[in-house]
Amino acid sequence: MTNSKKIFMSILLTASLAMPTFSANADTISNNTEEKIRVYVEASDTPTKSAIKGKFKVRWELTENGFSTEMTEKQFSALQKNKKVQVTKVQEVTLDTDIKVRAANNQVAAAEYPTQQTPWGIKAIYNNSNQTTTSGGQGINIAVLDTGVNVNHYDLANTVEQCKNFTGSTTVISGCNDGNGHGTHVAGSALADGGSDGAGIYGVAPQADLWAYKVLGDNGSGYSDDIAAAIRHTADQATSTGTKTVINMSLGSSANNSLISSAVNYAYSKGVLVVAAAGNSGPNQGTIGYPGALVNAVAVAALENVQQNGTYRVANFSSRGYASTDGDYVIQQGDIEISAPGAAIYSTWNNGGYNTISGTSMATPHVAGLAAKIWAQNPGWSHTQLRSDLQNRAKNYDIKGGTGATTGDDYASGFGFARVN
Ligand SMILES: [Ca+2]
Ligand SMILES: [Ca+2]
Ligand SMILES: [Ca+2]
Repeated sequence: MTNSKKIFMSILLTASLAMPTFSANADTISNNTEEKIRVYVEASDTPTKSAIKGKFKVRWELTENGFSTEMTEKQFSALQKNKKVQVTKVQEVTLDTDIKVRAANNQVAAAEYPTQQTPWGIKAIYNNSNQTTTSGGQGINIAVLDTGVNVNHYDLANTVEQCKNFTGSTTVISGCNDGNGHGTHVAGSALADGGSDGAGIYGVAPQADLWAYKVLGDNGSGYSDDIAAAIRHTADQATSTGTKTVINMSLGSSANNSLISSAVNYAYSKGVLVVAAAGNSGPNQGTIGYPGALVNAVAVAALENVQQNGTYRVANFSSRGYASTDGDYVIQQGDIEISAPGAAIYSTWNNGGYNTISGTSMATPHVAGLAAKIWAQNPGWSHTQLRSDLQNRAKNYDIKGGTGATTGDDYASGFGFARVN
């Protein structure tokens, strides 16, 4: 259950991106001519865009002249001949198979109260082995883009400000049901507040506000245009509400995705701090995934509760950056930036109880929570000032344990372990 490789969400570039039309009658699915595929359309000008929008139902308006929609292969081929548009098939995103099994079985029994209120990762990031509760993050939003969140969980209910679904229809719909568990676990590490009676579990920044955005289905599958739409929606919400916002993406792919990367750049341009998992494909060099590998996303590596060379150790599963660009304390594409606890992490689960799982997916919300906590204490800071502060905190706690970790900035742990104290 704690095998980390099974937890990280990998974007798998499927050979066939065809999406079957949903039907109550399974027999009709074999009718390939009616099968629809998810497509991104970019028109050269607004009139062309309008004309195409008239033919197809828009799923997401992603850029000024670009939108995603669904169409048949035949329609896709026809549109490819139109010189005024560029059409590309939208990449599909899936979880690793093991978490699908877990979601299907949902075998963890719901516990009314946690066996630990401040798990090892919380004590470690607070740098206090006697830490019994947490505090901070007031007024800062943490957008968790994941499989959804059980917003009725006793230790999360009071933190929820938004709960939206980007996987269900062509518009943002309310509801963010987590039939998987992953998203609820991630949210708990960032901002679980111990519940109304204070007897529950604590995340890093319990006064922060949760924006639970479901971008992956309960089976762990989803589409990159839905993720991109959620990133852009987060940025627009942050702008319209005038609030500081951190995006947590405990998901990734070995390949760069243009819809997601342009959305990350958009969010960053709007002052949103983007934190993303490094991936679970370590310990070899160059295994870091996207969007973490992007310059505008803070890539987070996972630490184990093991000491080596006098520091915490980077887990073997944690994806590594490149030796060619490490050591300079400058973030380039493909660099690991910060490390945080990510192995054997105990947190909230979608059945209302708790579960222990591992992955850079678990390390990421520790950093997102820390960012919210620091931002609440320094509300005048921009996201780039906040990022510099996180980097400085990491520099102050160099990580030297684990494959590739050495003194100073390295390709396994980045600048080091960013902590509260
Ligand atoms: Ca990065
Ligand atoms: Ca570097
Ligand atoms: Ca180091």
